[in-house]
Amino acid sequence: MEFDIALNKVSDEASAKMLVKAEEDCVETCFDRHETQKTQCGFGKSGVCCKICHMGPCRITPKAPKGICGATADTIAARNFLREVSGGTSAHSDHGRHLVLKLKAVAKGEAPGYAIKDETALRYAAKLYGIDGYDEREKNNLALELADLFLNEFSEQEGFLKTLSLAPQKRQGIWNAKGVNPNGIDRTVVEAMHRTTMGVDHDYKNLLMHAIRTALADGWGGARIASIVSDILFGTPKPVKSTANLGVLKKNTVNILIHGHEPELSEILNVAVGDPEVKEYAKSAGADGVTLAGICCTANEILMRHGVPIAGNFLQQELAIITGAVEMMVIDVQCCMPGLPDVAKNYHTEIISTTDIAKTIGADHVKMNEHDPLKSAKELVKRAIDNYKNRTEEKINIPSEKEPLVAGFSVRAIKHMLGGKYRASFRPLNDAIMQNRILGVVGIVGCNTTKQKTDGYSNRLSEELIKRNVLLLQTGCSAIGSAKAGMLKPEVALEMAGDGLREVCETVGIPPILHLGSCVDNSRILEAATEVIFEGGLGDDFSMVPAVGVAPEWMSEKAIAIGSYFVASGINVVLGNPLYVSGSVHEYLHNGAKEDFGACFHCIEDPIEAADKIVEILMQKREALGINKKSERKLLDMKDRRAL
Ligand code: XCC
Ligand code: SF4
Repeated sequence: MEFDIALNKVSDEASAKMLVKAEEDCVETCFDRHETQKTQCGFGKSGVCCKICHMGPCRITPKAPKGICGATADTIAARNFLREVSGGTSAHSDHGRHLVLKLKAVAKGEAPGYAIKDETALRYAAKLYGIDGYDEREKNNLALELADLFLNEFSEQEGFLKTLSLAPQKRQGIWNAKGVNPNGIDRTVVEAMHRTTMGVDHDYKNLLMHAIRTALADGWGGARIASIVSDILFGTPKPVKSTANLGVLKKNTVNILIHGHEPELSEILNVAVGDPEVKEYAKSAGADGVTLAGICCTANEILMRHGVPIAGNFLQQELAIITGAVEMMVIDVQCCMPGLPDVAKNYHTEIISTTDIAKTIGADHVKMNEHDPLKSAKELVKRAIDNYKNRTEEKINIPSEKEPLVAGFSVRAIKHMLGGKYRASFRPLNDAIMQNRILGVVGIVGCNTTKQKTDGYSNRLSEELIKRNVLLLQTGCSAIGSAKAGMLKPEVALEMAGDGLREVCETVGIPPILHLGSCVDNSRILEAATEVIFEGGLGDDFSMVPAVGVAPEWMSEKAIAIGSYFVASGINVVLGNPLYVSGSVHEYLHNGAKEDFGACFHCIEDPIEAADKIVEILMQKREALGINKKSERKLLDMKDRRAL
């Protein structure tokens, strides 16, 4: 493949170089398989293929408007949509559950190698959930009660999720009125599977209400709990410097990549890599040490807490191996392609799976020793070091591209930066929005997909929005896209930002694009929006705040769950590629939901059109709040000031 042609598929040069190299090395990647899968099923795309029972598969056409059982297109599309939301919710929530179980084990002294790193986060969470003695009890005793409370969030059969109470009152009232409060997370997902099995729930609207309920069990349940517990166990992120893109891999070090989503293992691997004995071992193998770098959201987790560099986002997982310089890729759960071992066998790279619920054919499965995880981690690192000698010199080509970045903006960190350590508050942000220096806040989240040029839409939209004075909160692979484009370097983003946004950012010392973390950390975006509401002046519900969510290049069911809980929370969501729905289901999600929840989905496949739409939504919200007039005056003042 020519370099120029590769650059039509990916935005960064490092990835384009690796696409060229893939062809030279005769290695097949997802970009090739995208071509072989090109004629995608039209029934699947409109959500009207059903194989829920074995009288089918049934596909809806004008000539065959009903399945064998009599199911209509609306029933089938709604059932499929609910199952997608359930998949996404399960992924975030199971991740959350694993962390809660770890917290419980730590509290009971049964998890060597782990500890409560952030007692402030623990006490703050206990306070939020109304646990008595949150400020004075012994920390392990408190953590045990919190862990049990969280476990009950999964198993609650009759009551509703306690985490919902972290939302503003008015929104809770809307959920109550619509009857969409979820019971326990597990119960909600089991019910989703029940409802969608043959011959149960056939009313598309009733199914969609359960999709909303299930998504709320994600954003105001499993995902939120995952972020809270990660902070308690591993520390609440603070701004940290690092670098991103394939150039973080080094020619003369042993390179280990961690890929997936759950931070437990990568935290321990990070400790193992720093161990003097391991460093010595690497030296004796002729290497200048060990480089640990991340892919996807595991990368975001250890970037935020330890500044570990990012090798790439979702569509770079194979490309990283194609550098020929990766000794080992350790995968945990989610977004790890089953095709990785096929790429790896062309090089010396070992793929190691580590979680019993996630095995891959061709990967070596290593079970971590629960009683001594650091020992297991050190053994893994040493195994990678042993593999260093197996490199094939001629096959190594590490692109030089890497960009500096600043990440790690937890809500606590943002609050401190905005208000100062002793009067931490969102006030300066609210004021800046009210004065129209900042037009509004937009969360940009989600993946890459071979359907779109990697990072192309996401980066173009980010650039356009900061230019138009919109403050961006980013997570997941889209945040990594910005990092690779240099836009998480404060100076670069400030240069691109509009006057108002730049002035505010310079004054309070935050960059125009804030990296908030991984996929589960989308709950941090809701947390930030909640802070804005509590601070006052911008309405008492999410639907009033000038805020929008965007998933520009999404591909995962998780993104559908995220989009749905944003909409259910009253925040409009722009998607860069379409949901697989049609008919009444499409109509409800892209319009009808507005009436019930004050927001809906908008699918816009062009980034500039998306920016226009987002600004239009932000302006409508500002108009309704009555903050537009005042702001024009302020902007003039600013210009006058500058002219002086
Ligand atoms: Fe996966 Fe989280 Fe999507 Fe990236 S962004 S491709 S889900 S790693 Ni969440
Ligand atoms: Fe066909 Fe109905 Fe069975 Fe679906 S549930 S496969 S529509 S018969």
